[in-house]
Amino acid sequence: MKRFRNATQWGVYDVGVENGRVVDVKGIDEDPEVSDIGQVLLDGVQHSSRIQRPAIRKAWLEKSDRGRDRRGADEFYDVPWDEALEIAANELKRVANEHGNTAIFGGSYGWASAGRFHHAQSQLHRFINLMGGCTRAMNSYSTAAAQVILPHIIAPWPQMELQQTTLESVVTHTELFVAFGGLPSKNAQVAYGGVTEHRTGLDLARARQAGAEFVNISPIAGDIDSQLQPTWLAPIPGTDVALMLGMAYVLETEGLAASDFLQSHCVGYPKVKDYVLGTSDGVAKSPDWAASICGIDATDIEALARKMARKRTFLTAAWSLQRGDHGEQPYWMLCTLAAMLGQIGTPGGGFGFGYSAEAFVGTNYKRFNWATLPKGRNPTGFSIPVARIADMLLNPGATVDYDGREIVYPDTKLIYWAGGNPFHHHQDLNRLVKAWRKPDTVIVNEPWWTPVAQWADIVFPATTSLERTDICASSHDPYAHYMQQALPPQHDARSDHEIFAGLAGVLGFAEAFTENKSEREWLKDMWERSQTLAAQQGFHLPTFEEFESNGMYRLPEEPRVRDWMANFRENPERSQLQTPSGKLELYSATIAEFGYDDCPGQASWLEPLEWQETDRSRYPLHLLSPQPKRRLHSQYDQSKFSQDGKIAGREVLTMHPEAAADRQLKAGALVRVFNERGACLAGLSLDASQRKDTVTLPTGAWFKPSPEGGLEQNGNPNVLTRDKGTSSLAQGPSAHTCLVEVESAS
Ligand SMILES: Nc1nc2c(c(=O)[nH]1)N[C@H]1C(S)=C(S)[C@@H](COP(=O)(O)OP(=O)(O)OC[C@H]3O[C@@H](n4cnc5c(=O)[nH]c(N)nc54)[C@H](O)[C@@H]3O)O[C@H]1N2
Ligand SMILES: Nc1nc2c(c(=O)[nH]1)N[C@H]1C(S)=C(S)[C@@H](COP(=O)(O)OP(=O)(O)OC[C@H]3O[C@@H](n4cnc5c(=O)[nH]c(N)nc54)[C@H](O)[C@@H]3O)O[C@H]1N2
Ligand SMILES: [Mo]
Repeated sequence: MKRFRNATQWGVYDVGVENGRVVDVKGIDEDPEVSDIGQVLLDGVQHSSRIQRPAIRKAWLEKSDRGRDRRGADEFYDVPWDEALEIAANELKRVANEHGNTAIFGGSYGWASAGRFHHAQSQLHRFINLMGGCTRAMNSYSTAAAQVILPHIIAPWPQMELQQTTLESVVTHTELFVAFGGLPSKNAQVAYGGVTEHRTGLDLARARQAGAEFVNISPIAGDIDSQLQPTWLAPIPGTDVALMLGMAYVLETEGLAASDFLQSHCVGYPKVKDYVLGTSDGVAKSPDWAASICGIDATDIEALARKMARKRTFLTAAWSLQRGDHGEQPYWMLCTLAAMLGQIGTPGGGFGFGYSAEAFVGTNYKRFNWATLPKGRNPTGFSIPVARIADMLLNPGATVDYDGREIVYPDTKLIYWAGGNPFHHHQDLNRLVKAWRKPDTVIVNEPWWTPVAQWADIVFPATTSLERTDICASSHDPYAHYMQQALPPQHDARSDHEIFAGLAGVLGFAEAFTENKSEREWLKDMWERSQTLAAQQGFHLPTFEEFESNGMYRLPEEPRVRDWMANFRENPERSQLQTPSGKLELYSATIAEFGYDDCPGQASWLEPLEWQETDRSRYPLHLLSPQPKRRLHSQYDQSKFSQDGKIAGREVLTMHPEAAADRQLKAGALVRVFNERGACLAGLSLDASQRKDTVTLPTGAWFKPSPEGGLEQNGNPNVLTRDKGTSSLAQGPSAHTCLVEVESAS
């Protein structure tokens, strides 16, 4: 057996290969908490679901209307590489010539694989920029609402993500850690672009040992590790803003609000106060009012508010909270509540987001922006909010509000996707199916026959990172890894770079795309540009050859000792925030001027769309669709490791035992989960430590509609979720606002 170093977005592994097969996957010594997800590589890479050769959908080739209605339900012809590349390149050219480049949608959102050179989306964007550009997508499914609202009120999102209060500071100073949405350890296995040392769980355990008290505010008790001995408060999903307002009321009426800080460091508190007390709208946001909405006792709300004011308190919210209807509001309200406590900028006090959403959040490493593949710029300069893709496809010419401006949807004729799976990530997949059948052509690069490949017209088989050489290095990880090729390209697969080089060849710009560099020359070029960046920042990177032979490099230590808000706290005039006022905007004149009903000028409780009593009597259960424990999204769902976590061959729906008994359902049963948008099968598991009105069905099962279209077979929650923007401000996805009913399917 020979071992090869491979980096994934859930850790770094030494992959053992014998007789051309992966036979063993082992974490590396540098990782204190190796993630089991690595085991997906065992049979996942060489799985029978690999796409072997380029393929073109039959009706697309044969029918004058391209057989668009059969997209997703058709068969494919195998086509030789040269022919397939020529057909795809000519179709790209035709669409650009006849309809303009904005008729090509190349947003291609998705996580793809670790590795800086072979990053599929970067390769696509470099290619498409050279042919005149396309319509792109802005923001992410992860944090769209946060990315748009936070710059108005506190700081740009990249700064928050990478610079916010460290867990080290929490360990040393925090007495009370209040986590809305919990700190689910399953999620900290993963980090975009790669992760070497998993330490979130260890850091949180150290904080507990040092005396920090944890409060889990989530419908699910398991959202915090029980070893942290958390207190559990279980709000109805989507009601965190009401709960926070109830606490704000206690702080204000009991004289516990930090009035000096609110005056010196914030703008707009008087407006917040009027709203909290009900002077402006006649509704006092009292603990009783909050309790009637969020389902937590008023006395618990009061007690927690008072305790937060007494202790060194750190507030945090999971990213999931902003992935719901009006998802901007919980984040704004969390900032507001932290401002009222007046501890922002103190060691271990204040607030931050997503501690344990990904492995890097709260780490105290040096941040370094490694050089990437040069992508050029998109000549069209045009983007839509990422989660509005189905709206765009269905409504060409229509207008959508976004962050104070209006965006007009183009008429999309061609979609190109490489490194993402919209049939995983998008909401209301039955609606997406209708939208997806509108364009003339869909081209996809994929290693496997995943849903996005099945829903394409032209499919190019891509290699996986085990079949190529690359560098893993990300701005939030202290290591760079040399990723070794462990296997030859499987079947007829080519790397995304080779695929786009082939297309660029047909279109006459091969040299501009490849710069006549080999894979190794690209890696060396990227490394040398990183060496220059490092020298500018006063440290030294080894030569490429040294890095190649060592296999690994660790950045110098450079811990941040002062909190990111400490200077602002010390002197708000000299160290202003990057907001319009330079202060923390509890009321934003900018947002108020946009005039959006669904995102007013200060953090507000706005009833979620799917919420009315009538909705709840038909579909009484709140569906949460969290991230899966045994894989990254839909990646490697075909592997044994992921499949071993299923019940009855389906993704697992977890329900409270009493809710199950009411429906005469037993653990292990095959169930049908449904609402007015769709239905799917799932295997039932029971958990007494969650709300009775809440069920969870993790994301990631490969979308498999029944032949007649009705019932999704594998347990993909996105046939149930609603495809609605969080608000006119951010237009983020709102998957967590969703009501369903469950019944037996056997
Ligand atoms: N209901 C609900 N839906 C959600 C969420 C939720 O909480 N609830 N969460 C959302 C969030 S936060 C996110 S980030 C999205 C994630 O959505 P995605 O990032 O789109 O999901 P992935 O399954 O990671 O898709 C990556 C695809 O790239 C392919 N791939 C891997 N490596 C390569 C490569 O080298 N080349 C090529 N060409 N392809 C490759 C994989 O096979 C896979 O099909 O989902 C969103 N959807
Ligand atoms: N293993 C694994 N880890 C992952 C991923 C993966 O696919 N697999 N994906 C990664 C990605 S792309 C992202 S963006 C992050 C996402 O990180 P998060 O957005 O934090 O993850 P989720 O699992 O969607 O949600 C976390 C918890 O929030 C709770 N919750 C949901 N809605 C509400 C609410 O309204 N109120 C309260 N109080 N709680 C609520 C749910 O119980 C859920 O378990 O995870 C990353 N980590
Ligand atoms: Mo995400």
